[in-house]
Amino acid sequence: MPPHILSSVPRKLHLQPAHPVSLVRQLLEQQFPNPTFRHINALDPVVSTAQNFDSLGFPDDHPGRARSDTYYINRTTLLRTHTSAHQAEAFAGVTAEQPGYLISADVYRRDAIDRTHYPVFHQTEGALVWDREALGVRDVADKVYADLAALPDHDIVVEDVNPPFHAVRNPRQERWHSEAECAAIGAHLKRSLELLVVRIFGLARAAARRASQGVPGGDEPLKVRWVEAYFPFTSPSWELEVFHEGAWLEILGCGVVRQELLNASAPASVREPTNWSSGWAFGIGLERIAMLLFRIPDIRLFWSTDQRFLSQFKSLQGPRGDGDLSGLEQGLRPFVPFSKYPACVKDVSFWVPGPTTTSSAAGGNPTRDDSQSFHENDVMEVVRAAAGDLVEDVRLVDQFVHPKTRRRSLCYRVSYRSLERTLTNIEANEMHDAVVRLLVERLGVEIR
Ligand code: FA5
Ligand code: MG
Repeated sequence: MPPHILSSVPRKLHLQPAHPVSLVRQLLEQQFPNPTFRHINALDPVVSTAQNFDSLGFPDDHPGRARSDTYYINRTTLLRTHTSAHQAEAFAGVTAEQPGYLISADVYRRDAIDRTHYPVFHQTEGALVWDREALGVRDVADKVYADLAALPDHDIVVEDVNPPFHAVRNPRQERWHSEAECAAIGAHLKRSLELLVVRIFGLARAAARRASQGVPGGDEPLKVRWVEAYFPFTSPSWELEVFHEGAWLEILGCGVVRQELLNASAPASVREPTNWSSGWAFGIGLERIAMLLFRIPDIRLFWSTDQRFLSQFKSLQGPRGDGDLSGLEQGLRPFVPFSKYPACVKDVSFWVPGPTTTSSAAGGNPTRDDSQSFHENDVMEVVRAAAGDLVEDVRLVDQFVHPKTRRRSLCYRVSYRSLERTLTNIEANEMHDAVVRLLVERLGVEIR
């Protein structure tokens, strides 16, 4: 367990008053309010493989389970890789009065290094179920459509080219859900999340207007699209993407909850646990939302204790404390980056000892277990160990296989940049030398 990960555990940015991650958590709590949604914010990040994977139906060979993707404490204990680790317990706690929940927490993943990925980040998991027994119906489609009709409309254009479910690409759970029920739950889920995006961008727009100097991209029309996805614990599943600074940025994953999971977590009050309810769940990255809302250019900034960062959010937390976002409504302005310090860019090329595999997310399609072989995330971990938050980006720029020896060569380009000061070339060279040394020591590569 790397020291820079362990030292992040007590930070709990989602609970720090006026921290941008906390402000986004509060915004989500307003959008998915009590009493319908129970708000849960203090769950321990140390969970079991049963919670993080087994209860969610991850197959044994899913890449998310690999040591290259997950921070393990021992064989069966790890730092949660997503808030979905708590789904089973949370579903067991729903009631007729409180059929939904919202869990916000810190999560940990070995992952790429760039401006939108960090090994510790925060997620909010939301879910809502319709209880057949409590509603006195066998099919909840009509009730879900009635609830959908009660949600506000919006006028943003959302690209959504796929059908509500697809037999091969994104199947309905035929054994449990009628076509109408599956379509209704998907539609309610999508509208609920689109309304969240409308709220966030409404606030961001107002902020851009308030800032007289004009913000790059501030008047860009909002572009949003739904894409089909795969998660072992939902079907059908989707991800929502927002067009941001020239590229599609994924902000959340979601879907219709797998019935096996709901059946296994029926609350004690339920008489017949088999197919007692059906519903939706989503998981959203709080840093990603905060980057869009406040126009924060680099995910490392969230961990900064520099007052030039933190002071810009102080007035956004209202006087009544947690839950009071009056400051955000009235006074939000885009984040003003402190002057941009220069980057030092260095390359490293090496021969790899075994076959190379690429990164995977919590949901990715199952493939074979590559925990024994060389993995790109190990390169990322080595760079973090040597450079901490002074690394901005690590990118594979070249690779080739030697025609005779069949050995594979990789070249990574590492950008070093401090967010708070100018790095000297001597410092950057020292860090890069440490990277090279650790690559050899820990991964057994041969430098070219
Ligand atoms: C999940 O983690 C699923 N548990 C989400 C889910 C919940 C699906 C419930 C269905 C039902 P995913 O790996 O795509 O999915 O991550 C969800 C979000 O977390 C991403 O969309 C992104 O906003 C954020 N995220 C993922 N990796 C990182 C990272 N390294 N740094 C910052 N944010 C990240
Ligand atoms: Mg994803």
